[in-house]
Amino acid sequence: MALLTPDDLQNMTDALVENDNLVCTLTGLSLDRLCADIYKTEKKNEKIAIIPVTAGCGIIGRFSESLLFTVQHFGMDGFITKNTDIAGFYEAVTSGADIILMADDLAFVAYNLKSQKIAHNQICTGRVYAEILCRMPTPDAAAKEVLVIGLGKVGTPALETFLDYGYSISVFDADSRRLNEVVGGSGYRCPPNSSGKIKKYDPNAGCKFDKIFEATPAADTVPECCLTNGSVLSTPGIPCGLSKTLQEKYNVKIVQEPLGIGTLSMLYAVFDKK
Ligand code: NAI
Ligand code: 2YC
Ligand code: MG
Repeated sequence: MALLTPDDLQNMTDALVENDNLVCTLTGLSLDRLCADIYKTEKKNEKIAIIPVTAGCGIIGRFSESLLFTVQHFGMDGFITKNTDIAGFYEAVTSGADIILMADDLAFVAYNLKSQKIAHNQICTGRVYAEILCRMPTPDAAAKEVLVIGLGKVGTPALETFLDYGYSISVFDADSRRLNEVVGGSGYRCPPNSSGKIKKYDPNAGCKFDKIFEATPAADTVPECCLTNGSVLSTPGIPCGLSKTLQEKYNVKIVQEPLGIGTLSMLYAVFDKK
């Protein structure tokens, strides 16, 4: 999996605040109210422990601090354990933590010690970035169309979210095996009697998209031919899949932030139901 770098997290605090404002403008909901509505849960003064983990490539500079900023920015009680790994887990539990955030190179999870609910970053990230597009006002029913670029561990939960909302989805992935699997109707959760439809994106068909989702580790994955003035790109992908030039030329609004939005989605996924 593509690992974050300290550089990716350098402007994370500004990005989280700016994206919170942008999402509010696009959907009428702040990020925490959006997440509360997605999962029908609410925070209740939970104590959140962030445990640095040394496994694999080890601790990533700014990672734990970025999680703490996210927790505190949205008014929650959090702390970073002094100890790492198992000693950190012991410290978290004996300090009365209700929820634990911890990540190795393969998984970043939120775990609710009381309810035993667990959430996975890639699933929650795909869900929340897709929900942002789904909750934007749609001029008319016909406009429930979206372009999804990247059908991996983040893009697949996003695809499933769009299907849940009945979207017609044009999909692309550089991995033709994965692309054909999805277009062929497998490799994802298809909601019962889904009215959503999936088709392979054809850059020569001249289709323009008001709503675009991207989750790849590559740059320049969003082609000019799919853009219209004012398109909204919702992308957890790092680096950004749209060039600055095209963003300015088409006045594209971009929801993109390296860690906090996905983390907030994880926390609301493990909070108790309202
Ligand atoms: P993944 O490896 O499971 O999926 C990536 C998909 O993109 C693959 O199917 C791959 O074939 C496709 N792809 C790669 N290059 C492409 C290209 N040039 N054009 C089209 N498709 C291409 O990775 P995952 O876990 O889904 O993560 C995707 C991105 O999201 C990564 O950059 C990761 O760092 C980022 N991420 C960001 C988070 C956030 O909160 N902002 C949270 C989790 C992941
Ligand atoms: O600092 C630490 O505790 C490290 N063990 C954290 C490792 C995180 C590795 N995962 C990632 O960089 C990506 C992020 C985009 C979020 C999910 N996976
Ligand atoms: Mg994020």
